[in-house]
Amino acid sequence: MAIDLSTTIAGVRFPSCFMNAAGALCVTEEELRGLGLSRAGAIVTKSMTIEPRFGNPEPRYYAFPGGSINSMGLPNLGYAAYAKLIPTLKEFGKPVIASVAGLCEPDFVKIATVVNERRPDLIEVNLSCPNIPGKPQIGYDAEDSERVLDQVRGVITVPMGVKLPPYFDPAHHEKMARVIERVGVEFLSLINSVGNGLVVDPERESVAIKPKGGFGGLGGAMIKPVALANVRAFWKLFQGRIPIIGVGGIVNGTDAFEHLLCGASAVQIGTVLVEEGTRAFERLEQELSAVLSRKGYTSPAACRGKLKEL
Ligand code: RRO
Repeated sequence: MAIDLSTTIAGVRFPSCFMNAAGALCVTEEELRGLGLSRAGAIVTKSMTIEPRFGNPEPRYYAFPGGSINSMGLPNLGYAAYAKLIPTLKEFGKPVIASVAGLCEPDFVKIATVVNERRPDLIEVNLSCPNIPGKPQIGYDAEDSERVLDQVRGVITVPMGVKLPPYFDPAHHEKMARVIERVGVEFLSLINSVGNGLVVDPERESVAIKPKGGFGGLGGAMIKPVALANVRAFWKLFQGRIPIIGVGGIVNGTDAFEHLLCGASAVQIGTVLVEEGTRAFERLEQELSAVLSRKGYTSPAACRGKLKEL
């Protein structure tokens, strides 16, 4: 039985709970249109900066059986190009999420101000890019995060979410939760890649990617437990009051189901989308529908947060 996989986040309805993760097949106009034509439940843009960027030197992405490592370095068309595209992308009849980044704090405010005028359905503020040499992830500094989010919140009118890096200690979840509460963040995207991993090719006795001596963000199957832990931790801290988009390690329908059980309202796919293309959405919908039917759930919302503890 096909199940209605639609979902609602911050008052915005998504026709499917599956969408691309920022960065995956969403840099160029052609890729964004491809998401529009696909079964994706939303179109999420690449994180945008003020100036267009080529990004880091190649090779900068490497996939292997356990997942992927990337150090793309924010290749993007620049915010003006994405702002101009938003009205066209909205014609595909699904939410458009603008992912806003920046190389310094004022960039976030300037980009958010201009992009907001083109009325994306939501804005996702990326505080967790691990790949710009010399620029630490803002999301690991609670004070910096609060300042950026407060300023962006002050200039936009659409719902604001934040894409956070993985945290590995409850003290950090609690500290960020207080920031999110104070600022009034309306949704969370959890998690960005696990930053600064290192993949080694023993045959070549070499790193797998060129930038930063081979260090890069890990994604794919291997990061699922880290993603689930972050979804679960924030779900519990907010008692479900702030919707969560789960990101990390979703390769099949059961992985998506696990994210929903931990508290996600929707999920984003990165590595699997890059590896499989937009056909992945159809497969994942079928697989999640099958899992939900078998378990007697009639919607993604019906199992949200229902993870049992022992
Ligand atoms: O472009 C990237 O290198 C990148 C970004 Br902005 C991000 O947020 N996460 C990631 O894994 N790569």
